Amino acid sequence: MSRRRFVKGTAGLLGAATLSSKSAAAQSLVIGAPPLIISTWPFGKDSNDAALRVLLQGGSILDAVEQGIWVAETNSPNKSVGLGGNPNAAGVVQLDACIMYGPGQKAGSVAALEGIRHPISAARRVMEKTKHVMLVGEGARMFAIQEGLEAIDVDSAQRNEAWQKQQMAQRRKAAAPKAPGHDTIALLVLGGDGNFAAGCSTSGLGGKLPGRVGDSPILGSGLYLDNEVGAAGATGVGENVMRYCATFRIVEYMRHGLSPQEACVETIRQIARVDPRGLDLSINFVALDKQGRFGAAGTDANFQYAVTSQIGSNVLANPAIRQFNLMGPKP
Ligand code: SD4
Repeated sequence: MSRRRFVKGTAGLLGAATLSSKSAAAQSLVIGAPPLIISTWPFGKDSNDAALRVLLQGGSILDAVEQGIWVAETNSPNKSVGLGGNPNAAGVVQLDACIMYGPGQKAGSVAALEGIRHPISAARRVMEKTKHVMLVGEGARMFAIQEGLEAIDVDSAQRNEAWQKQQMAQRRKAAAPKAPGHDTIALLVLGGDGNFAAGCSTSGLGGKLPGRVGDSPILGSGLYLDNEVGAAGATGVGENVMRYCATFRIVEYMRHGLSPQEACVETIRQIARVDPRGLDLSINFVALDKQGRFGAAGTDANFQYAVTSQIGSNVLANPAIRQFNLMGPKP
């Protein structure tokens, strides 16, 4: 289904307003009645479809988030999610993930987690089975194993050897390794009952320093929701997201009346105004509000996102952020 037919068709179904405002930034995109699912990047579509299947079979919105993200963690074609993701500078894959649940503002998170097949499940277990919100590194791995999650061996001797080699190579080149591409999944669900759940999972930036944690497992940075308002997720260079609590900002902008897309654009606008790298920051966002409106915006021209409801599932293009007057007055 084409993007136009998808949006137009759904608008007709609900009699909802679409594409009607003063600028592209003010578009209010609607895709039909909840359940609604939105996620980052084209590969998110498979996760969305899996999440929808869970919901249609009577599963909870948390099950939908978790099992949707399993798909990306298992066969991500992009090498940035799950154990198949890009390794860090020491040659080790370290995974970050978090999950949030609207009722009761619940959350769980894991960071720099090694050798666990589904970090999103570890995050969910942290939320549901501990009194904590975030576990990192070896503690997170031990917890996941204790919870019976699928694990692979992490050979520390091999790891140290890889690290030594990497250090020597780096010294020789006197330069940091170039980070390969990156594509995190952030997946947001608005259930038929009006409640939100959301999750985020990544192997982070390839070539990162061991122990580096990105925005993805940090609440309010890579992911945030407020059950009264909406949810937002991020992908891109985490350092440029977490310094601004970007998804928290997006949700707060929605609380104060901006549409999801306006909120994404306004957040990029604010960050681009204070950061000298402006639109070269590689920050991309998706958002979904309580009324079932969705939106996205990113500084990466190739950023795309997947949107799914019972009437269809589609990959949509990044609303070309460069056309907006980011340095001008607020929308
Ligand atoms: C990180 N934000 O670790 C993640 C990487 C990412 O698309 O989103 N890639 O910085």
